[in-house]
Amino acid sequence: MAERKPNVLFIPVDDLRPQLACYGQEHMITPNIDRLADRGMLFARPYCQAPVCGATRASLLTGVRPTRERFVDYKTWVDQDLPGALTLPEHFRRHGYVTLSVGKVFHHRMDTAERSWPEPPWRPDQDSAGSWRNYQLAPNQALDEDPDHRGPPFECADVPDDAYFDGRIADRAIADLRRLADADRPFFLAAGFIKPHLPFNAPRKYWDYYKPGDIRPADNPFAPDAAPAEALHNWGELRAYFDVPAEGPVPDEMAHRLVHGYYAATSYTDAQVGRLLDELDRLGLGDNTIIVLWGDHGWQLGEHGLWCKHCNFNTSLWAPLIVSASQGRDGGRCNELVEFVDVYPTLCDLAGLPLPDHLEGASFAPLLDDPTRPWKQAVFSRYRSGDSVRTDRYLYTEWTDAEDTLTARMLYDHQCDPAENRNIAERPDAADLVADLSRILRTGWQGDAVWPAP
Ligand SMILES: [Ca+2]
Repeated sequence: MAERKPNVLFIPVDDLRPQLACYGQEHMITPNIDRLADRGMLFARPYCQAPVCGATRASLLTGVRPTRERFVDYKTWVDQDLPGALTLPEHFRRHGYVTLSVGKVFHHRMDTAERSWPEPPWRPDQDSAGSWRNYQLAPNQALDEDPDHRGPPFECADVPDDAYFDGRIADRAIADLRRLADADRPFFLAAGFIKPHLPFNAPRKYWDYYKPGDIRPADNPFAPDAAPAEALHNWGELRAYFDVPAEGPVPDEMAHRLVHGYYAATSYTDAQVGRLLDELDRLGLGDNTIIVLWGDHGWQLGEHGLWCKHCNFNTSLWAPLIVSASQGRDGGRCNELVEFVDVYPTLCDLAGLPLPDHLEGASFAPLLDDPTRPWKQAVFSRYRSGDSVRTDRYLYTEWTDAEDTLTARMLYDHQCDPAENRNIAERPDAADLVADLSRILRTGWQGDAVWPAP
């Protein structure tokens, strides 16, 4: 009899940037994701393909990159943008896996559901796009009567973990793990958490993890020097919540409270991740289960005066990715550039499944064995008409119109300006560098600049 294939525990976390102790944010209290990083490989420089929910998930789950027309915004449906695409869970299902979806995995609960999962995906609210309507103190009913009406941007209620949705998502995923442990087939369980997405609602216990001195608002709440208008936005997503001013910056006190709320919501989700890890080990599944945890894109916590995601700054494109592949591999840290579009082929590789022809990423499984081997020299992201390329040292973005004519560009040198406060794209002494990066960007992920010479 063939050796049993490894299980997969697949954990998307909504709007989680690398705001974790294991990513060097030592004031964060995230012991559970930290211990996952200890047993797995922490990728220090993963980039999402699109800094917005529906699009980044569609790309990762199909292994296909966004274009000007495809995987554009938060409400992306795979079934509309790329009908019939062989999704990651569908591929595992076709190879004998029991696949299950709990919480927020695809942006829309029923997107590709009949192909990807044998049972309808489960969410605590069964909502299509999951869920900001999860207040304990604000009047839920009033919110429910008006689909566009949002509540406060954060909430601190003295309630147990299962009062909010992520506690219930963990409860359900744990019940599913118990059920799957007895199955005669390997499983692919997707358990998607919805915090730290707005609103930052978390039980008081997690707010209390942080004292006022622990809260660190951005130290660059201003637009970068010479940043083009295309780079910035009005963070309408946050402005839709109660008490957030309709224009201008948020008051300092609110900024402090928002940052605190993001930390609390992150620690709350971290605790739920810990419950899954504990159950996996308790069931004796830890050694034969690949665990992948990823934040679906970055987030601005006031950097450049911005909030939310939706832009081409590093703060929006850079997101956490941790892979624990068991099978005798040690944990570690990998500084090579990887992309979310690489996750699909990597999981195929680790589970011994064939790679579908349509994939546009590359398996980074070799980095799990040797995290310092030479790897991709450039990775690519896109937000609407802005295309970005990240290299070891630079992040370069071009905006183009429908005829592909350049309308704006920006370039940051991470060696001397990691916070991206000075756009140097228009400096005369950067002209050769810009030309080189523009060529890499326009040649794209299939170009010869991506892989190091043998
Ligand atoms: Ca998201």
